[in-house]
Amino acid sequence: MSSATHSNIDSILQENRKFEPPAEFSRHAHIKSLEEYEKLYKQAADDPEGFWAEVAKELHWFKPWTKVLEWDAPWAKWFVGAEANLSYNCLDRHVLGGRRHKAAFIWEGEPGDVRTLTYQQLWLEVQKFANVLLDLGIKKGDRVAIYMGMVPELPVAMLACARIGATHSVIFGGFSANALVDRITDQQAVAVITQDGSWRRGNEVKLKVAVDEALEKCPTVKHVVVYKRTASAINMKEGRDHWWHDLMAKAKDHCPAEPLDAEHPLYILYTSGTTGKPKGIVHTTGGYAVGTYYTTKMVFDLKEDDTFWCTADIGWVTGHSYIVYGPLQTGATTVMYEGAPNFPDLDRFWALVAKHKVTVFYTAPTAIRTFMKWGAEYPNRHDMSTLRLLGSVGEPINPEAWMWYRDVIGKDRCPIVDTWWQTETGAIMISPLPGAIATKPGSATKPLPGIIAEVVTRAGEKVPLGSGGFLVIKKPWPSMMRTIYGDPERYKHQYWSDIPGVYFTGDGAREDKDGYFWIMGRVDDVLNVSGHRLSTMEIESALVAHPKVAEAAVVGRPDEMKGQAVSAFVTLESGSKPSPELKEELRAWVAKEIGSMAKPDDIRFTDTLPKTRSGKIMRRLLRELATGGDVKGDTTTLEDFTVIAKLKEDEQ
Ligand code: 6R9
Repeated sequence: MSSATHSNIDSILQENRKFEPPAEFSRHAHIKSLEEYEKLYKQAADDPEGFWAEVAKELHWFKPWTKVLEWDAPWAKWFVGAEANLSYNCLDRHVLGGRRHKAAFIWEGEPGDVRTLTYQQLWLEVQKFANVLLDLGIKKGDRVAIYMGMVPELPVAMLACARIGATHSVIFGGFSANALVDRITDQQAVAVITQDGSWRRGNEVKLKVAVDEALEKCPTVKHVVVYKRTASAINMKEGRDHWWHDLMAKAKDHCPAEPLDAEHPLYILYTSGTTGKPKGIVHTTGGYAVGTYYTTKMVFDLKEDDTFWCTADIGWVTGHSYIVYGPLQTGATTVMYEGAPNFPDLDRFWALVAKHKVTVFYTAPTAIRTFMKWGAEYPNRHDMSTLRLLGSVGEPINPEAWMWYRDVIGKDRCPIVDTWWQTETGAIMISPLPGAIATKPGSATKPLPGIIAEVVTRAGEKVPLGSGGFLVIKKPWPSMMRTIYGDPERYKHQYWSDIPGVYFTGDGAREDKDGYFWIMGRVDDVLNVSGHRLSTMEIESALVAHPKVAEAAVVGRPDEMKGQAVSAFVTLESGSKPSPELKEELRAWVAKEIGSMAKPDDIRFTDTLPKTRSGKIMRRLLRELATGGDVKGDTTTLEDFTVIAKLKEDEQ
């Protein structure tokens, strides 16, 4: 168990408060009572294929399936033989079905510019951009990397790829040029869609500059399409780079959605695992459509006149599933915001909620803790009475933050859905259904219908209620990842082998006597820093790539604001001397290698790292040191007992 979440766990273990769904909320909700949820849950558990088939029928299929699931563990095929298109389900279905002039996106730029795209307008843009891709020679099955900020052209690019069957791979705009190289190379992308720059806290994030640097090492990329956002001076490479607006001006309006096999790869999204190499998580067309559609509708209880705002960046899975594919499939109006929560002032989010009359708001615990620190006066400046439901995602939420969210943002009126899921699961797995399930601060409550979750030992045996263990999913579900791009063995080994026969999430959890799940955080070497998923190994690889670094070990330590902070222990090459300047140099180096979210919060120089006799770094000891505690537990395998004493001295 990672010690990083111990402070959360301690408070969670003493949590007894319970909040029933407000009667008025339940009356109008899709699922209205605990009994209704339990009935549905049982029905789905008894006949999962029948259950998911019923959900799937609410979507459009060019060709029906012959079989709902083909399961040759751990290889799943959902909706076998069926053909569908996500872009069709997000757009054509609504344009043809009465939502033609409904707002799909209400977008606000950081400087305050606002654009609304109706379903019809978005549909036209997507068709045109699909033609742009086809005109560039991009074909079904090609991989297209998208490196953009939060502008409407980002979902347009994703949906255009989906429309022609190109597999998109969105790379978060905070990643560095080096991180881009790794991701583009791994998937052998043929094109990159980007923009000159993006606005963040009044500054420009220079995206095209990073693309230029990256592409010197990416020979597979033949085309770059550049959307003009900031109008700053950039280089355009003749023959390779094209302006978005030039190509769109020439593109034809009409591009029918390509019928795609249900298992056609929709996207690859890179996420951090337990090794230094990021994993390309592959999601496919049919199952992902069904999972994101169902969860958006049920968890956020979306109705025709809701305005939904998920504050995530589309560069992460939350944005893929709950800004783009889920809300658009349900025909919702979604708010999209370009910039920072503290620009120009600390009330920007609440100004947006009030201005666009947001009804359902979905954000991360790290943001909530930051808002708490800034103080209630900022939300209190605005009339946020349209809000009716609040959501949380990305990391365990401490009960204190949960209560603040409920009191200050939700004014004690709005239920909170604490949603547990992962890049790999594609869609929400454990969460309250807000009209049906009473909530407890800090608990993601119960698995959704169709999801069989359990807390088990390493050997796969269910632990007694109330005890901690490993969170696993026992049956396949439609939006599950299908593989790791280019590395099926790693998929099998990493997720389906540790605990026999089940999907291992990498999270620790506890189930209480009411069947509520309490997620306790990662049990592997994955860090969760401000909701960003980072790998200790990836940061270590970045550090040792520095010429002055001989060896590095990275661990997480609890941090009140960020959930976890990054602590690095570094040994230097002989001839290099520790200094505050070198610390700064190494922090900047990691930002350049990965992105600034991965910068170590503290760096300690040491002569040696504690290792087992087999040469493994003893991270548990380092975690305890990083946390400031005494080193407890078993140290008998330590190669050199004096190392710990030395590390402690170094600290003083
Ligand atoms: C959606 C997303 C996945 C990891 C996951 C877990 C943590 C996410 C959580 C949560 C407690 C929640 N996590 N939601 N922990 N409660 N409601 O965040 O995907 O970036 O892949 O991260 O995030 O540790 O394993 P991803």
